[in-house]
Amino acid sequence: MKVYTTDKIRNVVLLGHGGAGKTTLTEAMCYMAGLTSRMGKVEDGNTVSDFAKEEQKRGISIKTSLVPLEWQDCKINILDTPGYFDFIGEVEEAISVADAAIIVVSGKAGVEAGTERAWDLCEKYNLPRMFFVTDMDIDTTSYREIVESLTADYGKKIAPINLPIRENEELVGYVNVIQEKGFKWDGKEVHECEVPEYNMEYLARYREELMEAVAETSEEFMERYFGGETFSESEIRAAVRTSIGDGSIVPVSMGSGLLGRGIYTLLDDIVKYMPAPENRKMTGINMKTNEIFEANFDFSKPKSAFVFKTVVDPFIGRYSLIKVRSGVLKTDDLMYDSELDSELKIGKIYVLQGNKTVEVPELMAGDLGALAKLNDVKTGDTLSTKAHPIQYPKMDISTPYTYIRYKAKNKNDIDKIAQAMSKISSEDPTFKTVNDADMRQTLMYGVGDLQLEVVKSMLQNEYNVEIETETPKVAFRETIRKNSDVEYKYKKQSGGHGQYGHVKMRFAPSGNMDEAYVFTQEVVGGNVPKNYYPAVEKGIIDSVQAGPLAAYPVVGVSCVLYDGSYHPVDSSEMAFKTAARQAFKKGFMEAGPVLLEPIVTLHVTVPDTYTGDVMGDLNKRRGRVLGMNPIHGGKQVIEAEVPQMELFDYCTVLRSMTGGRGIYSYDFARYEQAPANIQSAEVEARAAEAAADDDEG
Ligand SMILES: Nc1nc2c(ncn2[C@@H]2O[C@H](COP(=O)(O)OP(=O)(O)OP(=O)(O)O)[C@@H](O)[C@H]2O)c(=O)[nH]1
Ligand SMILES: [Mg+2]
Repeated sequence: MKVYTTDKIRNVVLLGHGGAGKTTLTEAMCYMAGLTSRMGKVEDGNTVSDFAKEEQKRGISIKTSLVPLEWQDCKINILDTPGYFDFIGEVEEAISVADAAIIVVSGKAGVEAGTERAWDLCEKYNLPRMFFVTDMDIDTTSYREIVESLTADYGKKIAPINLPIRENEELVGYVNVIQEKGFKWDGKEVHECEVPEYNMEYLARYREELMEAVAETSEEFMERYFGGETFSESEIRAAVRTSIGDGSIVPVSMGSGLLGRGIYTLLDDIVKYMPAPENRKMTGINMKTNEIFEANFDFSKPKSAFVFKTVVDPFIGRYSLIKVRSGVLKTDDLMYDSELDSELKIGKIYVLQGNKTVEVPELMAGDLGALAKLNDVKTGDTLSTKAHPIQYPKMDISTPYTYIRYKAKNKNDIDKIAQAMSKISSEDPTFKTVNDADMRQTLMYGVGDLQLEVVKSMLQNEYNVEIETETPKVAFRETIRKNSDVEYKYKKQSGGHGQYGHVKMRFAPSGNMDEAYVFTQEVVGGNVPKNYYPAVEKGIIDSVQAGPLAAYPVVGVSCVLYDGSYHPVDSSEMAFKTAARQAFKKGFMEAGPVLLEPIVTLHVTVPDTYTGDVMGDLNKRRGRVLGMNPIHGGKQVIEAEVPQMELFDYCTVLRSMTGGRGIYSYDFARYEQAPANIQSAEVEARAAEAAADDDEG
């Protein structure tokens, strides 16, 4: 593949609801641009973009694929993203390096939750965009209805630039609104044709709306428009390009990815209307001078690149996917990673075509490519030079809230699993594992259940290790509500070296839940020698790891050693430690022991229509709604306090309740006494577990 200058590059991200047709569209574009000699099909598992086993098995995209196409004299870097919300991290990585977006809408399903989310992301990143309505080969699809619902949602900026020509319900061509001409497809060719009568009304209406939008691009145009003048085709195109750039026009185009119809026009429109990287601003910080570095994709500036994705593929190895943000990257360049504070030789430069790698001699500012085997370089790192050490802001990646407990099926695989998990999380910024030492469990976090299922399957199929998963243990805590006063004498004096430790202790709520215990001594007369105080404290420390009620960590207990006795020979650290442990157990259970459960502050963002259902559901989860705040786009943020244990399945339930439109986040708020039924269930479960352990023991 040849080297392209910045002005000839188009970085376009495909966004849209799961199953809308993004991968099929990518496949059609590959075929039309000559990258492939035939079109693969998602069902057949032979597309350029969905090359991973898990993707082929499930018929959905799981990872973003980068596919560079050459069209006319330009290079179009297509970023085909997954539509399923669990894989939002992949979308957020791709959108951080895109200069424009195509929101794919299924002609069959119309505007869906994923379409709305794609729009919101484009608004957030201020991305120029257009809609492509696919599935138009299906004769029941109505382009007119979809245009109407897009206009209802997003207003006058929606501007259809073509519309379908059907003969006997078959999609045979299109009407170009700018040229007011009809065209029929013939393989990769198009031939001009009459505009059918039934298209006339909509052609006139769409054209009028487009001319209005064009008129609004300048004073001069406005005057000419109201003077009844028409604009030349090149004036219209230039105005459309400007308006797409500033977001005042969002064109709508249509076709069929499956039949490869309307793709030629789409590729032309990307080159004609979508901005090159040089039209976008990009700034970083010079870590040496602390000055702002205006990279702006300028190839004459010192070189810098941003690592927006890491691929750790069992077959092709590790690749860092980059966008050059300034200068020109050349093979074997010596680069500097300011995060690692180390220089590294980048070796060969590649462009990825799905999972195929093609070597290129250099990459100009604005272009996307890949560097191999930079094992320490992470997603989000900046590569620059020691002379001009630049750093770019991190990407805004969604926080995972769905988690599950896992353990190795086979104990011998524990290390292999840990290595595989770290590879998977280096690839996927929304996946992480946590070793919850308090609860003696290992947890894996993701955005949703499907993502975690895919990880489990990848471990088995790609890394040959197996894990078992189960509902996580809740991070309960134990504390006391009353005071108690107990004593315990640990005495073993049956010949040989005896054991003797005797403590009298008072227990009470300390009122400080951030601390497990407070230990004070009020012993008089040396009844318990000071040198045994640490042993008594050790006994307490042991006890607070797993409380007497249900073996959960203890918090907020004041322990006062106020009396006891010792034996000059038989007393020992071990004896007093044991006495203290037994006294703690007794004292704790006599002081109104209770289980505390973690409460989180939940924020649920949903369109107005769903607030009632969401609040009703939260009530069923023992939630307390604190308030509701309206935000842009007819949405509300519902704030509630909810026991964390009630949220294990929340991701799936919220999605089905809101048609995939609800998102949530939460933060730990505090601990609160768990209801009696939950406490007794936990106490019984722990008792049963302890009994099972004894039997095994
Ligand atoms: N009839 C018809 N079917 C299509 C068209 N485009 C896609 N499909 C079918 O729709 C299904 C989903 O297509 P994909 O291309 O995988 O959709 P996607 O948007 O990439 O889906 P995700 O990767 O899950 O987000 C597949 O069964 C395709 O064959 C089209 O233009 N016409
Ligand atoms: Mg896909």
